Amino acid sequence: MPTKIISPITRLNGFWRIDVNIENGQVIDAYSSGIFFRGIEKILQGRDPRDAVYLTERICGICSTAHSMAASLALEDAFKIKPPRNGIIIRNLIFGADLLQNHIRHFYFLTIPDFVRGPDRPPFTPRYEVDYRLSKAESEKIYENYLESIHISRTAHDMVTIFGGKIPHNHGILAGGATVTPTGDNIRMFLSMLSRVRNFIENKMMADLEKVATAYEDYYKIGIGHGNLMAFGMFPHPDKKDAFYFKPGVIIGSKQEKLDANSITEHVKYSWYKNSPPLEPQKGETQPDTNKKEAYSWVKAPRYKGHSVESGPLARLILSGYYDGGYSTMDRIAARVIEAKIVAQMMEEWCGDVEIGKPVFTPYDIPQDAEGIGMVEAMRGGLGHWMRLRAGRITHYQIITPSAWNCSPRDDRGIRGPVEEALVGTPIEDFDQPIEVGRVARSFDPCLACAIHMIDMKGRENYIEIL
Ligand code: NFE
Repeated sequence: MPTKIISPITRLNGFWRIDVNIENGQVIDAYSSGIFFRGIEKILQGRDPRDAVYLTERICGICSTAHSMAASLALEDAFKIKPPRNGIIIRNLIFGADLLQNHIRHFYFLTIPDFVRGPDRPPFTPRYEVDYRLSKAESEKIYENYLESIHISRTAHDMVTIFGGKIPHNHGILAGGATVTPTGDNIRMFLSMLSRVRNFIENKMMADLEKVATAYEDYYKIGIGHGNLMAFGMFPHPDKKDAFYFKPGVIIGSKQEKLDANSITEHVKYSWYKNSPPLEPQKGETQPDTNKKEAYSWVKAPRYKGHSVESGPLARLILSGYYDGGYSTMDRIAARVIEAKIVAQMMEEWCGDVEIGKPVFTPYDIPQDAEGIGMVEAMRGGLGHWMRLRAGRITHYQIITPSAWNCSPRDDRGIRGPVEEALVGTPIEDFDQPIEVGRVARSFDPCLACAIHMIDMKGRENYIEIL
């Protein structure tokens, strides 16, 4: 069967390989392989638990605040503490700014080149010379905004530094809350930068989305997948117990249900780890086995009640009632842009909610023996950190990232991961220039650096690159 191996897929974070079987101009099967090994769980063994916030952030540079949030929540769960109201809001502002940066970059730097013919020079060339549908004038206008997005996404990053000290890998989020107390000065500075970013999203990014979505309307029917969605809850409400601005929940088939954190397991039948039955993350293991014949990825296969579920902005928006479209490639792209708009609006309100000069941090003692779970929404979807402490040191740490959910290989029952399933049925116009595969795959905003950290160079002679 004609198979196309695309490796590494570019315009994403980390190293990713996709094999697609193509027949009669259509993808009939797909395999998603993470070609990295992530050893961070091993690095954490025996460490002071407070290190988890700073070490796990270094898994990735694009979603580092999400890892600092998840690790802080896991520690707070283990220490039985809560941050003060102000601490929750400041953390929401830090993470919100990083989310804006991410969504702007994904749309302009990573998605737009799949749909819009940029100038005939790098980074727009070399490229596939197929299926660019926008007029020259429209493409030039979007390219102008692309250039501006470089500055605007940097402004969003700079906003993180106001309360986070630095970016990536901020020092403002930690167990117990945050480090920077709000003042009239820092809030005003944050707000003025936010208004620039918000203006760009509302007036330029939304319009560019509209142009792309209109020209590529067929992508509302391409890349649909299993139709299962999951979200862990994003931006905790500072005044309502266990409430979030973006709700947690799950949709399996068309049925919506409450999220049950105990229903998560990781399968490893097709991953390069020692075989085991599906394990809950609190019992999960990270034992590499590079000799497994049937394995084809360093990413494990997380499953919810045994189902392969998709995570990300589309899941969040649908579960919170902000979006009632479908589950396709273009719905994912649209949801990310719409979410940026909604979050920027919310952040403006949150700036008005902070209490100037009030504390942002709850002090604590570190218990000797404890367990903690931190579940958050990262930019790309549900992120969980599971930790155990013995004699005041970390003895167990497991991380499941959104891209592990989305880019996972088949599970023990042979069910495809969400990206694999979404690729099946994708029409391919030209076998030698499968631009459609990149469009579907990138709509998940994959980050393989998060999902897995060691490259396997075997058999690279047959690979091609999507550029
Ligand atoms: Ni490296 Fe990440 C996000 C996390 S992985 S980007 O968002 O966690 O999907």
